[in-house]
Amino acid sequence: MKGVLLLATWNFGRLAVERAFNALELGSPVLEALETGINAVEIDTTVQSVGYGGLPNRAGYVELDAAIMDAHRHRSGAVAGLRGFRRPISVARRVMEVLPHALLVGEGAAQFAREQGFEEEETLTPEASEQWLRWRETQAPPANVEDNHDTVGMIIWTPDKLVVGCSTSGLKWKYPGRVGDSPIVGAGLYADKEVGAAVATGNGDEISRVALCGRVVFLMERGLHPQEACDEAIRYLMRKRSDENGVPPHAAVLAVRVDGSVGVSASYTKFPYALHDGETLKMLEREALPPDGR
Ligand code: SD4
Repeated sequence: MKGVLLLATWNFGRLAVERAFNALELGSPVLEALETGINAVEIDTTVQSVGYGGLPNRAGYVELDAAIMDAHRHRSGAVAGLRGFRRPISVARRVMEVLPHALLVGEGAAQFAREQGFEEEETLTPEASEQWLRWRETQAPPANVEDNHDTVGMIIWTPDKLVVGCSTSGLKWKYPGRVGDSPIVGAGLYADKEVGAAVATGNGDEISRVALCGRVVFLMERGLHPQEACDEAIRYLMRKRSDENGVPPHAAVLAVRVDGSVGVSASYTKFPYALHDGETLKMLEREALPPDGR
């Protein structure tokens, strides 16, 4: 299948990309394929940072964030702090398609999901619950943001379509009501049909503070190659938010320009991602930028 590009974050990005590509091959529209790919990670209980099986907040219940954006019509939909539904990206898509709003939170998001006929289900698995109980006993400090950030983010590009989506259970042991970057347009994702799209993963509080994905797309709009735009936006985050020892917040970003060129950048360790070019699916890895941001 020519003229298509699918990218997704982390090792489980393989699953998302495989499912999405299969859906495209069967004739699904790109939005449908994106949802299918992300759903596969959401309902995989071995993934403890997305959807069903995600680790809970400090109080022991799971709150899910997700968003979707369709560059073609510059429309988006998102949910934050959603409880009781295993596939938040599907609810986000429905927000985009049915409501004039960009984001629903908490009980309102759940009410909407119910009205739309989504089935209300347990989202906390016994494994996640056990981990929470252990955490509670040790009274460990809250959210060590450096070891629990794996949002599934995916971009699908074709010469005339561009869609992006992401889904996460957020940082484990987060304060109830905490909303990360993922459901925020401009922070966790962004898409512009004249320019390109970006999606982020990592410490969502810090990603939000620099409007990371909006910045990447804006830099592409100013003429930077997607790789330069991703690097420049990650450097900006590092300059603004590294700690007193020069340790940067954890973040990574994927971007695609409307001509199909790609950028990937990360502030820490090796960042694995999946890329399907319509012929083959490859698992790739991006080295972190040096800590001084150069
Ligand atoms: C957040 N960015 O809520 C998300 C966490 C995550 O990969 O899993 N990112 O902060």
